[in-house]
Amino acid sequence: SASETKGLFTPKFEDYQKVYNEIAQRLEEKDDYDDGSYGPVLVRLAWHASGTYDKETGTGGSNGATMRFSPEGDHGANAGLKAARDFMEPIKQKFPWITYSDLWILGGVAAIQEMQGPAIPYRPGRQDKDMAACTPDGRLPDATKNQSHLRDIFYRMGFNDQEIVALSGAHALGRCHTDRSGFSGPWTFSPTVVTNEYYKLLLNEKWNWKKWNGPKQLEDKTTKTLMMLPTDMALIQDKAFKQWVDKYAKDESLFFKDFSNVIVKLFELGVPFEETTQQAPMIFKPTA
Ligand code: DDH
Repeated sequence: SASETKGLFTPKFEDYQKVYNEIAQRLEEKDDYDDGSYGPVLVRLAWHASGTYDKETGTGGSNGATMRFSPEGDHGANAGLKAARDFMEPIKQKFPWITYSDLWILGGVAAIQEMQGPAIPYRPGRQDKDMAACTPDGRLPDATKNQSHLRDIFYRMGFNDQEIVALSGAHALGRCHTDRSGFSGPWTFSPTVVTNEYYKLLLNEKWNWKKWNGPKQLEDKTTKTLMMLPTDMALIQDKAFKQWVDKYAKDESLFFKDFSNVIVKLFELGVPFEETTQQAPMIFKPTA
């Protein structure tokens, strides 16, 4: 049972809020990274931990934190996520009762909320697994591909078209790094704040192929400082996707509501919550 594996200590809401606060404090202190925040890379860690899920076999997903091990940690899609895992490590040392699997997802939740995003309800209960549970390479999306690849990847996890578009709004955050994915640059002018700017820019900017030696990506005509991946453009090339891009560009509160719902679903894929944790999800208090 949970109480046996964690010894005599059964953590409560207040204990998880303490972990949240520690993550938030570290985010605030370590502001010399990238665009001034580890927030985006923490969100990407939580997403890549979860996005390996396969609904047919029930394998992958955030329950296991198998990215700690080779081969999964060395998969091309996970390049650069060591920065996020290293950021979380001292927090794991300070609160040894929390599993890596629960901690990485709590990191994603805290990062989204601290970057002014919507409340993300959280349920603990993930157990770490050993390296035998590492997922095969190729389960995460390949940015060079089109809408049929997006559907292959996200339908495998159990998402629909609306959910694919809502999840993709996470690209309001962060940037591409040439030494990680090979792509370069941020999607928006405010890469450390959760907004619906990704959808607005997709629709309202003119996007041209970037002329460079790197992988095929697009740049905005106006400033040539922003980027889109081929998979981002697929969301406006495909009619079924584009109707949701239109909706989220017009209505940030609709995006926040749908993003919160779909990220909770992502973070809980394949997690077998115990009877005792079927309590009301936790909503952490942001520090700001
Ligand atoms: Fe993403 N993403 N992502 N992404 N992603 C990259 C960065 C970030 C794709 C490719 C890339 C989601 C979906 C997709 C974040 C969150 C999410 C990078 C750049 C690539 C490439 C990595 C680097 O060079 O450091 C593709 C393809 C898809 C897709 O096909 C849909 C989703 C669903 C999420 C999510 O969080 C729900 C975040 C955040 C970043 C910024 C990371 C950083 O370090 O900054």
